[in-house]
Amino acid sequence: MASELQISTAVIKELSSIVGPANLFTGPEELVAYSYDATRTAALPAAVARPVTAREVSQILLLANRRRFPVIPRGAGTGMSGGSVPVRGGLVLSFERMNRILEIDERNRMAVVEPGVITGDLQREVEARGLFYPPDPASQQFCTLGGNIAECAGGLRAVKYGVTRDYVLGLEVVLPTGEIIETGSRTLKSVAGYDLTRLIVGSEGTLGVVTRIILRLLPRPESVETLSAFFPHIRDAGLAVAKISAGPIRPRALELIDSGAIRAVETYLKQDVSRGAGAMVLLEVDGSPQATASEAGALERVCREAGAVSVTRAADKSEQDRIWKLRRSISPALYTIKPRKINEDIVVPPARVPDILAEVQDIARRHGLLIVCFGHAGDGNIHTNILLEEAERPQAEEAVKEIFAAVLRMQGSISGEHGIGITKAPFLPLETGEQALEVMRKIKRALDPNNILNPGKIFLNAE
Ligand code: 2HG
Ligand code: ZN
Repeated sequence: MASELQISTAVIKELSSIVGPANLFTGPEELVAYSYDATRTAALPAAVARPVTAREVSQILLLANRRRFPVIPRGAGTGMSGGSVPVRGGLVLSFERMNRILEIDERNRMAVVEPGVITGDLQREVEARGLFYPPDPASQQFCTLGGNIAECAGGLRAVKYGVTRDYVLGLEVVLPTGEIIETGSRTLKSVAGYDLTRLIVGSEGTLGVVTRIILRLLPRPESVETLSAFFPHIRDAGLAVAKISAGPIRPRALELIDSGAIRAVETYLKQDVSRGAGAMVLLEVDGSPQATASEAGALERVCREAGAVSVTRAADKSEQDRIWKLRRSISPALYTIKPRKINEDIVVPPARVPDILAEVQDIARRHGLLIVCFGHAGDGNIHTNILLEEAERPQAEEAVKEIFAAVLRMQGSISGEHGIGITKAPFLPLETGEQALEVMRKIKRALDPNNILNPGKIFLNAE
């Protein structure tokens, strides 16, 4: 098992000769800077390396197997389950120097990128060429595509366009034992052997290090309409979401925000947007101008029938941006209120959204906790955030167990988009069952016999 906290001076020297001394950090400030992710869990690595080629990554992994130290790939550290936290020390691999968009192939609608490219930067580049990369995690302006692939990031537009895995055609991957392989192809179809691309996407940096990515792009939608619907109570908002999900129109975003999340973000941004509403639903449709106008009208009617007291349409792009900025600020707003919040990303079949919202409220009441709910309700993915004081931790932990049990009873999943990492590892067997989990462990052992790549993640015990 790779569990050494420290890396010997001899190894540091070897690492430094691989990436160059300017790209190997061992100073205390740097180690702290690479020690945590958005869960605010932290553990110090022994060193940080910033490779620039797959070959350098391969050499590092060969060395890690020889000297048995953990290697932890890291994008921008925006992950929400501890995936990039070096819980067993070792070497953090940071991809900020592998940040080139290598190619945008307009004729075939594909992009080839390095893992350190910021998701929002790729989106802007392709949109300027009339193309579109749909996955849009809330942190898109600072997260990286490599991190998105590791966690199979979702986002607001997943309800219509799917998640990161739906856009990855192929990868260059350095295996934990140092071999460099290519998966997938530059085609829209391929059934040549096992789907190794899908195995790597969402594997949380435990099965390989991604060094190049081929992404599928779409044509940029011609027109976009954004609606905000205000409801007196979360129950009505939940019903509107379930009704829209079952209806003929597929909005590209269908987000729900409860009163706790609304108040938090209003205070954080110093804006009154909700006019005292008990819940908000944000909707966006895209397509031709005619289609978006008629779909926006139809969705507005559904919201009103479900009890919306008012529905407004964004007049222009800047108003749309303001609405999405508000939505994307919820998570940071809640962190400012309760830096130790426990956030989950449960997902249920869309028709069960009203049931899970009611269940979470009930759990909150029984444990005397403040739990706010917001997020991608259109695809059933709700962020339940427990805003706790440290003294409330035992009740909060009990509440998490009950929330997960309710989700699994409703045939949902404990993680829609943030991954298992360290925070959900104890709960994974509840969803997968022991046998499926053992298949996952066998894959891990086959690819990483010395357990050097991101150890301590997903499985409580991979050995
Ligand atoms: C979002 O959708 C993110 O805003 C963060 O996935 C969710 O903090 C959270 O719970
Ligand atoms: Zn989210």
